[in-house]
Amino acid sequence: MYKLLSHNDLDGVGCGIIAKLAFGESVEVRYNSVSSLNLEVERFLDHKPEDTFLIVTDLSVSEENAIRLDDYYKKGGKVQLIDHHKTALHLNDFEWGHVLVEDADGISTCATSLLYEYLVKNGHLTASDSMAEFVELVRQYDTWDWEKNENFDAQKLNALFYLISFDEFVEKMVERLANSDHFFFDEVEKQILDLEEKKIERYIRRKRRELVQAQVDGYYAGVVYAESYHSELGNELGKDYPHLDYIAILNIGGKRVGFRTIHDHVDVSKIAGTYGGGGHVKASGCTMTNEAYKSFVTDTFPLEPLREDPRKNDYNKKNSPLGTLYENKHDELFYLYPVGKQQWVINKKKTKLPETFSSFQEGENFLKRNHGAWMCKDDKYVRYVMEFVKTK
Ligand SMILES: [Mn+2]
Repeated sequence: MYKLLSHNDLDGVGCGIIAKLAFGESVEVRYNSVSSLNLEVERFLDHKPEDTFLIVTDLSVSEENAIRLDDYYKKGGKVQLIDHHKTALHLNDFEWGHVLVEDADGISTCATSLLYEYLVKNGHLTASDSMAEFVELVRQYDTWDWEKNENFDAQKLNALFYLISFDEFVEKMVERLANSDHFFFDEVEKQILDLEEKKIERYIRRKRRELVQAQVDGYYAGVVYAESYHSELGNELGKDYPHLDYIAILNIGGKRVGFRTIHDHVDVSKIAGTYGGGGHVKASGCTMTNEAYKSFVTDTFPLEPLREDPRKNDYNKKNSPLGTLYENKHDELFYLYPVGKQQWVINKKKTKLPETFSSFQEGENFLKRNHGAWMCKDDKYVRYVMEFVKTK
């Protein structure tokens, strides 16, 4: 018998699917949260079921359990831990630990890809195209490689995972990977995913109108209340408002704050860290402590939402060689235009501001951060440019 203890996200469940394909009925799988894993490991060690090979994937065990597992292993127990998190690298000190963050070619690994390799190498599983394709989708999703590769099938696989039940997902995938030459989504899944995509789009559109801008601890944050679709929301709002350093997503009911950034100059795990949380460089979170509540809720509540830039302009466009016109709630007009190859300046009313910028984006960041400006619609722009040409 095999017992697999894995994580309860797509990568963790991917391990369950691959294990089922290798061992069929001979494997018992349990999916755990980060915190419940150690209880499961303890339960296993307390009972020490005979002839059961314990495999732990996508999660790491506590120091205490590592010592107990090592003792069990040295007395002949069968244990294998497979993980790809940097924080678990110390478990490589044990013979039963296999933690690899990047493969020899510098490609980020995931638990599913490592388990797949392990099972094929040890003769438990015959490699196939459909499994390799599935494993690669899980890997790209879990490592965010899908974003840079724009591999939307990886994103869809994760969406599907959360739309149907665990058992249904596992059953469907095991059946598909065992019997098909290639991985695919069936017609019903395509329809569900399509509906879901439209729903997310509407949700993001609504949330975009609620976003406020605040300066918190020296950074410009976009603050929004949302209970669902945090990664999609953080990503879209981040791209819509590149002048914001990060997006803070508040879940009042869950008493949580999520932080997302699309920028390389911000590490949101540090921002979460100042409020007692943590996570990754581009996605992190913390509990809504009193300090977090004050910074993100109390201090931002009176603020008006950011005004959106018009999307349908034909003339007033970003990065235009003729210049771009902005306005703010004090009815001030700002004209951002290039004066040289790498120099941009701003006219406020008729007066040139002292600041100069080395890119359009830098100039826009300045306007949006310091003047709460948004882009004018075409009609205002055309009138302004005509006037500008006349008086020049
Ligand atoms: Mn993982």
